Amino acid sequence: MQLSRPLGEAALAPDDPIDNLLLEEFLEVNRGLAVDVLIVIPAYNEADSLPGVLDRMPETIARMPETIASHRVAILVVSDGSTDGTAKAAADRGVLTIAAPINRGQGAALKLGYLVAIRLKARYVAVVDADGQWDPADLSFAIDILDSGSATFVQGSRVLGSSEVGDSFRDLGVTFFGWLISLLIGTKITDTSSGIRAFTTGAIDGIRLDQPQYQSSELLIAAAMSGAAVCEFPVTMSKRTAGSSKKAKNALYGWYYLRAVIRTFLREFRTPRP
Ligand SMILES: Nc1nc2c(ncn2[C@@H]2O[C@H](COP(=O)(O)OP(=O)(O)OP(=O)(O)O)[C@@H](O)[C@H]2O)c(=O)[nH]1
Ligand SMILES: [Mg+2]
Repeated sequence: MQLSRPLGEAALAPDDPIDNLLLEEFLEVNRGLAVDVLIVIPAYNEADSLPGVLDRMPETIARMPETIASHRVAILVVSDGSTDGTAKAAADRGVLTIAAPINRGQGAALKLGYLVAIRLKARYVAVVDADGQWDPADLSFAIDILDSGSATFVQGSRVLGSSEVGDSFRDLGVTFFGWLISLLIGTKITDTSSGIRAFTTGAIDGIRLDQPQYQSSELLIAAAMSGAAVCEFPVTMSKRTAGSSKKAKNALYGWYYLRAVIRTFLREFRTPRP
């Protein structure tokens, strides 16, 4: 499936009925919600790991809307087609939830989360996976960097931090894609596919997102080539303790990832810029 519309106002064109319906319904139910930092968690059949992720949110952002360093923070879980009670697990914890009726992929779920952030006029968007492999407490650090003004797109890096997974094939892939994408965007990146990052809403407003599933390189390349100031911060990657990966196994994962990198770079390279 290809999602072909850019973010921003144009994204509200009526050619994606599911996004439009879910977005308008969400805004209607949450009318008046004021948010500075929207933490978006894509979750597909993660009922067993999501509660642990929500528990590990920094104390000040555990309940919505609270404040972190004087920002109003809200947590939004985007589930689509989950059959294991993921959306209920989120709603039971009192966080904002969108449950799409059919499964559309991590990229599609995140894109909807970004659209919500843009419509809510949030200042920052933060993303953390629901798989329990990334510590949401690290998001405070990412927001600090954005607050400092030294970057507009902050990517978590297991290379600068550490990984407890110990998969040498994956490690090789992380190194290769770090090298390739650094070359393409002209900024040194050591880990392009971690499950934790934060950016200003402005850094992504107007970019185009087509990738329904293998989304992280597209977001990074498109944001960087549209002018985002990218930097990394060290994070720890843990082993999955519940649920299972929704991605292809190693070699196929690598191929899909490479395809997304090439397509995105060529598309962005050909995009006329003011
Ligand atoms: N809403 C939604 N979330 C998804 C979908 N596919 C994956 N996710 C979520 O995206 C996050 C990352 O997915 P994983 O399957 O762990 O993939 P990964 O971390 O990139 O790869 P692994 O290293 O194999 O785990 C998790 O929180 C998933 O629940 C999807 O189709 N819809
Ligand atoms: Mg994972």
